[in-house]
Amino acid sequence: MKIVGQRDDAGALAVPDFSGKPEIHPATVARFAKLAIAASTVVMLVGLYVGMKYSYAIGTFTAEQSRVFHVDVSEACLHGTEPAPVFEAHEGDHVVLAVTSLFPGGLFLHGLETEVDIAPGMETTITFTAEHAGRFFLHLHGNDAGNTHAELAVLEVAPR
Ligand SMILES: [Cu+2]
Repeated sequence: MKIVGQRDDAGALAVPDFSGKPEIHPATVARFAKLAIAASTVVMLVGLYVGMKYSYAIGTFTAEQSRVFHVDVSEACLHGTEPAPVFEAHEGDHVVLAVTSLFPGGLFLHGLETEVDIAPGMETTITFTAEHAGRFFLHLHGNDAGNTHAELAVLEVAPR
C-alpha cells in the first residue's frame, strides 16, 4: 500500500545499510537503549523546567510589582522643550518616583495631590501604592519669581 505523499524511496531510507557491519551486538543495542532513555529523560526534564518557568512568568506578570522611575531634571525639561517621559505601572504596584534636580521647588504629583520639597542636587522621592488607574502628572512647581511649572514625567497606571 502506498500512503499519499510518501516518497517512493522511503522504504530504502528506512532500511539501514549494514553492508559494512553485518552483525549487531546485543551490547551495542543495550548501549543505544540506555542512550535513548537518557536522552528522553533529558528532554522531559527540560520540558518540565521550561513549563515551570513559563507558568512562573505568567504568575509574576499579574502580580503586583515594585517600580522605580528616575528623572534627572535638565534645562530642556524645565523649559518644556523636551517631551516628558511616560512611565507605566499597574494598579496595586508600588511606585517610586526618584527625581534629581539642581533647581529648587516642590515635586508635585497631580492626581495624588502629593508634594515633596526638592533638595537640590539630591534625590527626592515620592513613594506610593498605585491604588487607582489613570494618568498622573509629575510636576516641578518652582518657588522662583517666574513660578516655574514644568512637567517632569507622566505616570500611566493601567487597570488590573
Ligand atoms: Cu503642576
